[in-house]
Amino acid sequence: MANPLYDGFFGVHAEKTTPFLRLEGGQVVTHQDFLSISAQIAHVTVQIGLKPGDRVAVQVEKSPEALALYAACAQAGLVFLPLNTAYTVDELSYFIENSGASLIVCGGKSQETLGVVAKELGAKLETLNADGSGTLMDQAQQMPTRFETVARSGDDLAAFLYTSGTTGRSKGAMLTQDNLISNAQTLVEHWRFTADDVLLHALPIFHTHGLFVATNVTLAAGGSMIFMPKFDQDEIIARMPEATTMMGVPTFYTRLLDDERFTRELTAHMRLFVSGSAPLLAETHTRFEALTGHRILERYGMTETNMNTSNPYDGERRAGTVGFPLPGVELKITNPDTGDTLPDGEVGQIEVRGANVFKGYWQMPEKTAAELRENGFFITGDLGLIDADGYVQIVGRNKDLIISGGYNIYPKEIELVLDDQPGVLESAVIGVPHPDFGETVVGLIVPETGAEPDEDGMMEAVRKSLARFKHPRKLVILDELPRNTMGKVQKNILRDKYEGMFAP
Ligand code: MLC
Ligand code: AMP
Repeated sequence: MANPLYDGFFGVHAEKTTPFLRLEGGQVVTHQDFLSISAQIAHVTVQIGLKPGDRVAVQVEKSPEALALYAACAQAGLVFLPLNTAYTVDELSYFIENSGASLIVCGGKSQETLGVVAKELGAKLETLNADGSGTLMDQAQQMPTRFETVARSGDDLAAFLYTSGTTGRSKGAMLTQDNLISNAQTLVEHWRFTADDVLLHALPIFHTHGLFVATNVTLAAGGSMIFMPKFDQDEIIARMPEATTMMGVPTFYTRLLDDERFTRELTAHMRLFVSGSAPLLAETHTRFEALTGHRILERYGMTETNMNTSNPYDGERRAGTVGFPLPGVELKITNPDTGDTLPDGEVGQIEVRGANVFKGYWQMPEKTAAELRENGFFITGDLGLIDADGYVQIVGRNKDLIISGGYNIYPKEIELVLDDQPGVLESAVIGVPHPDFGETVVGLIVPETGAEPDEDGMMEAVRKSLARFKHPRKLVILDELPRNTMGKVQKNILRDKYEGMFAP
């Protein structure tokens, strides 16, 4: 195939007049209509001077046109770089500069602020609003609905997804066409997706889960999606009767379980519920089964690798585990100090290898070398074990990471902002259990001698720099931070101390 991603996933549906996106109010976008829009957008990218391999940084609300932009990038051989709509200008400036993006596509509201960034960095800027209006579609509408697909190989880059790091600097994970294709094909088979499936899609489309898992699987199967702008409980309940499957983060499931309209009858026709991106509590799994009769299928993945493991479709879906390595994915548990493989049952770091594993971090050879071994195994930073029946259990993380409502937060990023505030000697940011988000952020502050840190000022600084979901939900002032003999802050002690802070 001249362009495996486009030809295999998108182009294959060019003549299909069946629904692809099912919107609010009964509106439908067929596969064919979707591809016409994406072809028109591809023409715009050529007209404004983009060349294959160029990066397109995208921070827009979820809409059919936003998804068509992903298809357009595939067809025009561009690298799609989706960005969380919650990111601040500070955060965006870094991603745009680091990736060397040639085009920024943003909502009209950000046009002015990002226009300055675009100008400084020599990038073009187009706008795309939630309703499809804006300069991108104004031009696209004048374009032909067919575009000659640009040739690409499976090893060419399809997307960059930024993931934060323990040092506070985000890294652009480079994903190839083959990474995306191989994983989606595996999941279609493993989860038995067909053209008859209707996926309830309430996830954002700027991360792996909503973009690659949910969308690519639907495309690969030729099915359709109930495409919601965001997680909206009323809408989910109203539209569940039309769906056959749903994918969500654990927060989706805990929220639904607390809603009395979410019943056994409402879900009786559903074929599959999938959970991932954060740990699903065994208790949630059990409650869900008791209420609906369905066993949620939990899987484990990450930005750098797409999906690694999954509970079985037919066999036992075991609560508290993430199932078995997917076909084509090798998984081992190793000793973090020596890298030696550990026997089953022992806890160590999880390493994975397969066609799903990314190519490396954009222009960060040292970081790539530190996490991606020469033999192809990627050190995930998660800690786990393989139980006696071969199920993988994630028991913790070797990386200082908080996962709130399925969004990853690296404490270092927040600590850097807090440490910079007047009167602050040092800070430590931890994640504590939270009934809705799974975990949430707490900032522990040690003032300089005699100083009284201004909490409002600190929060104001955090608001300016960092996306809302990263903001500490509480700040606590302490005399000092617990340290071990090496001088390292003992976050485990702090986590134990504050674990009940948000208990229901
Ligand atoms: C929103 N807020 C959050 C938040 N989401 N705060 C912390 N953590 C989050 N995840 C903020 C809002 O800005 C708001 O702030 C307040 O919290 C309450 O908002 P809400 O209305 O309750 O939020 P809601 O819009 O309902 O969003 C919650 C959510 C959403 C769980 C539906 O966060 C979500 O869709 N998460 C999915 C994330 C995801 O797709 N992860 C996949 C990553 S890929 P204020 O100021 O208004 O109170 C990956 C790999 C893999 O991890 O394996 O899949
Ligand atoms: P991200 O960097 O956003 O791709 O997040 C990936 C991380 O999310 C993984 O390294 C895990 O720590 C976590 N994760 C994903 N799925 C699961 C799961 N089912 N259970 C526990 N943690 C998970």
